Amino acid sequence: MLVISSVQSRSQLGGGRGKLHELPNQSAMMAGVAAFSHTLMSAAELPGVLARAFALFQAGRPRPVHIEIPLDVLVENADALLGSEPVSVARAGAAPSAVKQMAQLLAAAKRPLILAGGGAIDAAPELTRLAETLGAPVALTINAKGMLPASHPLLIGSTQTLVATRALVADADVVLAIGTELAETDYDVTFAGGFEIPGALLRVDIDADQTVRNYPPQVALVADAQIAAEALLAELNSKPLPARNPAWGAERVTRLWADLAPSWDAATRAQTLFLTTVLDELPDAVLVGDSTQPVYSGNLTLNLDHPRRWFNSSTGYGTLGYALPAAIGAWLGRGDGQPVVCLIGDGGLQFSLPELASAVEARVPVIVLLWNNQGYEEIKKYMVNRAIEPVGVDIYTPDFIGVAKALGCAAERIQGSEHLRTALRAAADRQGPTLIEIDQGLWMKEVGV
Ligand SMILES: Cc1ncc(C[n+]2csc(CCOP(=O)(O)OP(=O)(O)O)c2C)c(N)n1
Ligand SMILES: [Mg+2]
Repeated sequence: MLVISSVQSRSQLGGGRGKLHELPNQSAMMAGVAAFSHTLMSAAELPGVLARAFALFQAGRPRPVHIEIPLDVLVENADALLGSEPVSVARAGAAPSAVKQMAQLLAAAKRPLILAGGGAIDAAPELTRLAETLGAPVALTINAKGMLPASHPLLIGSTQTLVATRALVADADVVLAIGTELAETDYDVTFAGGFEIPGALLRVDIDADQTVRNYPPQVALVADAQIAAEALLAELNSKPLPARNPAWGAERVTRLWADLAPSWDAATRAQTLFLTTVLDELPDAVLVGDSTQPVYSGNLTLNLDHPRRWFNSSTGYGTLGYALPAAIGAWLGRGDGQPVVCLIGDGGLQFSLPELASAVEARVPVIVLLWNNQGYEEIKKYMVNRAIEPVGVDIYTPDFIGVAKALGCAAERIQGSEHLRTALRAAADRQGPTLIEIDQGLWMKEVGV
């Protein structure tokens, strides 16, 4: 994302004179959440800064860039800059020595396993072939969901936090981690520690920093995931692979799912059914989630057939209210008219509720599924689990249907799963946004919890 803003005139930067919209240092503030932030001190600097931004977008770890233009530079004549072409930058290739070392370890492995993250989704076909060549089970982070189709016999899903999956990872003798931070929101969502990789760890990442964070590897390779996976495949295919125990791989994954499925609690099952009902009606939907109960459940239980269909803010920085503006952005960015669904709780929605009016204004037919449990349930659960008397979590919730309608958005409260299906179909046919409210208690009752 390229963010361009204005800022005080050059002579006033950091002046502290109380000018309109003044900040002590806007660029420093933005630099904290961007790859870099640049203050344009003359129009002539622009091609150079844009070249830096687009070099990063093409070949680096994706992150936003901020350019601020002082008010007096904003009015400079920039006609002379028209027509400058961006430089095309190739992504980092795979160093042959590291590829050889990795391929040797993978070929000799008796129980290889792959951990793939959002950084690897463009390498889906190559990684699928790599997994199949090795018979290696594949765990996906939340951002990588759909990289292997749901029915793939080697798919572990995104269950890395669970005891049975941890045992499988701990049993692997060689682990290839590709395009993943190996960070807690994917590997330890309960913050209990204990995700261990005792086998030889091989890491591939576009960002050198990320190849050594959290879990130091035996071999590290800075490379584009697709190029690296292709190079590993070519190296592995150049010699016959030694035979390995067929029980590892697909059989182990079958056993894992047999262990995991009965372990979901009733709420998780009911919320998963909610998500699968949505996907059954809207199979091509992109689901953009906030930090709400069905999203946490889906992070764990849901496997999808296509990548880039499941985004949410319950991982990483995890701020409430993200899902509605992000869903609007996803619909505009997707550009193919296919449905985008926003999954958000009654707490989260109150952080960005007026964005419904933005969707009305921009005629974005985002489908907002409001999961209403009249409070900050996620936080309440932590309090109850620690025997703390719940405080500040049973929040006031407004009449969302009334608010949505007042903002010009279609809205209805659903009475059950059949009603949800008809409401989704109607929403998908609309030109503008729809808010569909699901009462958690009602849903749980209907699906037998
Ligand atoms: C801006 C912000 N404030 C607080 C939190 C902490 N937090 C995480 S989940 C949550 C509860 C959210 O409630 P709701 O959206 O209703 O979802 P529920 O868990 O009830 O389904 C809170 C307060 C946060 N992630 N972001
Ligand atoms: Mg809630």
